Amino acid sequence: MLTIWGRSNSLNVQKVLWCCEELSLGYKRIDAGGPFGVVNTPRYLNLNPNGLVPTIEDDGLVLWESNVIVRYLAAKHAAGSLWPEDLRVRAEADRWMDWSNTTFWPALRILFLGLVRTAPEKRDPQALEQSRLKTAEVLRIVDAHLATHEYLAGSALTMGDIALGCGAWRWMALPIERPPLSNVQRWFDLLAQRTAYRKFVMLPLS
Ligand SMILES: N[C@@H](CCC(=O)N[C@@H](CS)C(=O)NCC(=O)O)C(=O)O
Repeated sequence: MLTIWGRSNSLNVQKVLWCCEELSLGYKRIDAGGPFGVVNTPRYLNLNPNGLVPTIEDDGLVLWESNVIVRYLAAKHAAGSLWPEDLRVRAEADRWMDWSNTTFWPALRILFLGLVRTAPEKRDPQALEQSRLKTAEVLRIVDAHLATHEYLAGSALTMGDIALGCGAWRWMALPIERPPLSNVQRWFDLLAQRTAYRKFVMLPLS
């Protein structure tokens, strides 16, 4: 039985939940992180010494790091689809997963946390604007790539779309000015057609 620890409004937990839904995987989810606490208990820290979510346990295997979890589940259950079998296609999907964590989310994080989780009087407008501009700048890289790719790693949804798609929803849902990026918009509209994406990712920001 697969167990997932993590609050369902977490970006990184949503990657795992979306992945499981695409694969029709059964699991038990335990609320953890944010207002639920749990992550600083000795038992949880024994599973994940970072005290962060998500963590999974699958038949005795404990894993943390959302992208690694998505890769593991995709490789185990979705070879040839979310986990591309063609090495080159898989490398592309992998690349967007890493890029999402190292470039996209660090750009957007300040704006997201500022607008969604910070009281108006405590916001730093300059930092928020910098974050908005930086996110728009890095999204132009995605937009150029999607000019010649239907999804991030080619003609079908892969784990690469799952990693970036969770952050992309936050960008689309924030009450901000967004530069027109027609290929990103087309890709986002494709994701929004998926029941699993709507169910686990396209939720009110919190
Ligand atoms: N690199 C980690 C980051 C995990 C992370 O930062 N998780 C956040 C939620 S998105 C967290 O646990 N925050 C503290 C909390 O929820 O209590 C991953 O991708 O899993």
